[in-house]
Amino acid sequence: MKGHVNVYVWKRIRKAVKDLEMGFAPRKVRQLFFAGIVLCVLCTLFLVCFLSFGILEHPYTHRLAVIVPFRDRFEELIEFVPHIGRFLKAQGVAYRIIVVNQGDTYRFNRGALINIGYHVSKAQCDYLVMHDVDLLPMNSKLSYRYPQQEEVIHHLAAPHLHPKYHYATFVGGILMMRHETFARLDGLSNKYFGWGLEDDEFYVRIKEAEFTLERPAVDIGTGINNTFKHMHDARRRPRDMARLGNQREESRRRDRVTGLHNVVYRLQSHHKMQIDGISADVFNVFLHCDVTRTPWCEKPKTKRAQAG
Ligand SMILES: [Mn+2]
Repeated sequence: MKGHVNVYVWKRIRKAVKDLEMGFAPRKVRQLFFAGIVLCVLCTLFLVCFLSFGILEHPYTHRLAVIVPFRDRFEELIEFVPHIGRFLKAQGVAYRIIVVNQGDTYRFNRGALINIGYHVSKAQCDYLVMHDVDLLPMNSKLSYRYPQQEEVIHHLAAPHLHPKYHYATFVGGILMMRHETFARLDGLSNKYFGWGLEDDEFYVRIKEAEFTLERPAVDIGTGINNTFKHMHDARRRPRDMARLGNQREESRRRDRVTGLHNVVYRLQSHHKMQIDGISADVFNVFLHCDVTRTPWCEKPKTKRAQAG
């Protein structure tokens, strides 16, 4: 029975093809035939476009948290947000900009703010870059793509590219890794109130964990003067360099007590803002200071130098 049907279908097809060849096919059959060809071509084109577009625009499903520890730098922020948004979009990187604003009156604590940035971004992002707001990447070869290895940390603001810091163990400015990598290092110390050294302590954490630091190649075509735009005016924004009490001595030690797991803060408010069409999330946070452990967290009363 089946064979019989097949023979019948085969005969019909042969007749249709023959009719087409002879140009005798009814108009409708010819129209259908050509419509079929056009449809096939369109489908192929669509498939090719869809695949290549997909590969170009979304090479992976990862999402980057751009964590910006922040206080009192509105002029820098309105330049940073549109710039980094366009830069990442051009790389096909999916991202969220997380501005962690220190709302309390303690001295600026970059480490604690970045730890908080991890906590508020971990639900939506799987890798992070701690990013100074005054440092704009200008070379498109600086890659913000997902780190291929868990134990590799990417230092984009490398000593041979950063406009200001050139020592070999420098890991400040722009540092990128997976969320799980940051968690395995227990984030940054929360003890660094005031400017500087929290990144040097983090370097010791990286070395102790025996993770690898990866930096952009030396031949990316730019150097210390044109890889980044650095909005750094020391007169306008004096750094809070005061070392109060035993802070100097304490700052030189590897902190084995504080980190990501015990950063204490209160989330005052969460705002969504948009600058030139690029969205950013602002988390307004109040840090906690244990004055028995870090008595230097209060702002020095005599000096004017307050800006982180
Ligand atoms: Mn700077």
